[in-house]
Amino acid sequence: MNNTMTEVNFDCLAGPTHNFAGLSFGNLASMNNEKNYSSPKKAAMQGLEKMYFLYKKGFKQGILPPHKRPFMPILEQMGFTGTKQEIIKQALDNQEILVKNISSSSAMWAANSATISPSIDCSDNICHISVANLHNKFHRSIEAKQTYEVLKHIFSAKNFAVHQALTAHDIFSDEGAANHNRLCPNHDYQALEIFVYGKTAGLDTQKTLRYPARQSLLASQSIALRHKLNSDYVLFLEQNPLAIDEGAFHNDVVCVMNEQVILCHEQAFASNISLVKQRYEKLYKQEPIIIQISATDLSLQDCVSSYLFNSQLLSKPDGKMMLFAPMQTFNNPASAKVIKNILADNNPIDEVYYFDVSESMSNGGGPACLRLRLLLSSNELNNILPSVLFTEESYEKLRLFIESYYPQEFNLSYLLKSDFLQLCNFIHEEIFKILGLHRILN
Ligand code: SUG
Repeated sequence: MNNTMTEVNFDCLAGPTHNFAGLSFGNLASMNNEKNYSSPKKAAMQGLEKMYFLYKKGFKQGILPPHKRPFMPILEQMGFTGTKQEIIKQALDNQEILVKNISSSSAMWAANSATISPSIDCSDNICHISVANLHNKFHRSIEAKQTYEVLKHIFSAKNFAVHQALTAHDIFSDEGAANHNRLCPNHDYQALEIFVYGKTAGLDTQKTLRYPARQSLLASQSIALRHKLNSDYVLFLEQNPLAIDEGAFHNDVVCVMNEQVILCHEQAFASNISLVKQRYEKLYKQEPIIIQISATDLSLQDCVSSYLFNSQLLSKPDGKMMLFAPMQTFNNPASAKVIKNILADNNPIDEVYYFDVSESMSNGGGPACLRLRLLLSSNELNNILPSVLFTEESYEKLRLFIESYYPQEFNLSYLLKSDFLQLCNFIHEEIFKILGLHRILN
């Protein structure tokens, strides 16, 4: 046991170029919604309202800023010259796919930005944060730099170690907290950290037939080592290749854990879940609560379209848990029935809320994708940059700002207008200022 730990969820706001570009092969929503109409304003407002809802429910919430897009260094490095507008024009004429990649607002899925081990899990008693290289998808791989700068600034105190992303190579392919879970009797315990991978190293080691496995075991092992975790408290589990091939590109599409509860699909892992149970019992002399949903009750296809497991599972002060699910879970009859049964059964989950995050969902991002989860002691919480914590004041400022300046819609041709490029810059800078991050603007 250690001192009291508080969960804080950091959500990242969508940026002004949020769009559906079909960039994520293996992510069915991204593949199916390519070219659909997108609304950056709606995306940012949905994200902000999500944070506000949870904040009002009494949960601690943090805010991360959108990344600077379009990301010009890539086009400059390619040799395009001229004004920003001229460079984009040349790139759009010759390499439209590249412009799509550098304009994505994909950093909004904060669950992929880093893997975090709270200080109670680490032998040096420091909270370790490893930025993810997101190497599997080009548009995501360019996130690591800003993510590092922002996290380094927020967690600059000596209580934290923020690590650079692992070397950007397929063998170290790392997707952050989306493939990482902690299991323990309650938040105040050193947890069994569970790392989930889809391949042992590079492409040649993946077992999927249709879609790429994104997370490598080698990356997960490196993170466990960097974070100074006790090996008795670490488990590496293989994703079921079948689940990846059905569109579960990250483990958080088929599994969510909180404290002693595992809510997962029976086809989530390649191995039997009893492995986790045995290790847990050995460590804590009690059983975890495993809520495993069968393929008969919910097929992998329904799992992926309803995103039930991409709900946030949150501990309430009364000791019970609340599920914060996307609206799609409610609209899918099979997943809605599964939820009904979970609520009726004898387990800690006694409340569910469905929320509209449709702009994110159309790119394969549910509530859990939008947040980076941290556990902090009160001392650690007092030592982070306070201006990134969600308050009534920051909500009001951001709401007014988004309503006044965010574009109602976006398509690539907007990038040809210099006033739009200026607007993107302005939005980026102002949000950094609102969040007290102006010192790291460049
Ligand atoms: O990496 N979608 C993201 C969704 C990430 C969801 N995160 C978690 N499961 N934790 C991805 O595939 C789509 C972008 C586009 O197609 O425009 C995209 O990047």
